[in-house]
Amino acid sequence: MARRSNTNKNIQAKLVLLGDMGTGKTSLVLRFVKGQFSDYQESTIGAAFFTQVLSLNEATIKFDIWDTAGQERYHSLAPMYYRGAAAAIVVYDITSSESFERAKKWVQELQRRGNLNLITFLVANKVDLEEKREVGKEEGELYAKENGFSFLETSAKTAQNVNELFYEIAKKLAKAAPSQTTGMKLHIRQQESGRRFFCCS
Ligand SMILES: Nc1nc2c(ncn2[C@@H]2O[C@H](COP(=O)(O)OP(=O)(O)OP(=O)(O)O)[C@@H](O)[C@H]2O)c(=O)[nH]1
Ligand SMILES: [Mg+2]
Repeated sequence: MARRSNTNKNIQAKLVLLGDMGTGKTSLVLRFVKGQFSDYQESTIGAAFFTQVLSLNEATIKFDIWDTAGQERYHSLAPMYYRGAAAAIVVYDITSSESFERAKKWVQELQRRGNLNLITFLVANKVDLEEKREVGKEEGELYAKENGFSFLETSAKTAQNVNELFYEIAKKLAKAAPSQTTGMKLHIRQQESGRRFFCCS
């Protein structure tokens, strides 16, 4: 019989999506948050903000999602969005080698300037367009492995691996969070009641 856990953690985590324009960052987020997809998704201006709550057995994760704009002219804004982030998703499009090269640049930038404990996924999107594939799965997988990132191939269009992606991140966040409980069993005097585990360190 399932026992109700009294060690449930409430975790609020900042998540950022980075990657070339048109790779499907907004589409992945909209698939996850709203269960929707549009063939005519507009290019993001600056950045867009979304929230979504995901419940696991061991924790409830509230994602604060920053969906950045891939157009080069917005590049200088990116640090604002990945600073203090607990997790990052670097997206490329399997039909564009150029977007894979751009993803590698993001990986390097995160390694130079991102949080050391950042949970990072390299995501190869648009796997529904297999006939137009320019970047092999092994290529992406290998690059992710070499850099200590997790890797997934997704399709925002068919929803393949999209929920899995966010669940994987949630599980890693739950694992990384201190085991001390918050939220569920708080004492009024406890000073850290409003603290975000992943903010601003
Ligand atoms: N076939 C297919 N098309 C996709 C997929 N994901 C996104 N698209 C399409 O690709 C185009 C770009 O998607 P966006 O989600 O706007 O890409 P983005 O990375 O947010 O782009 P920027 O906001 O400019 O950085 C849109 O026309 C989407 O419909 C996918 O998995 N499969
Ligand atoms: Mg976008």
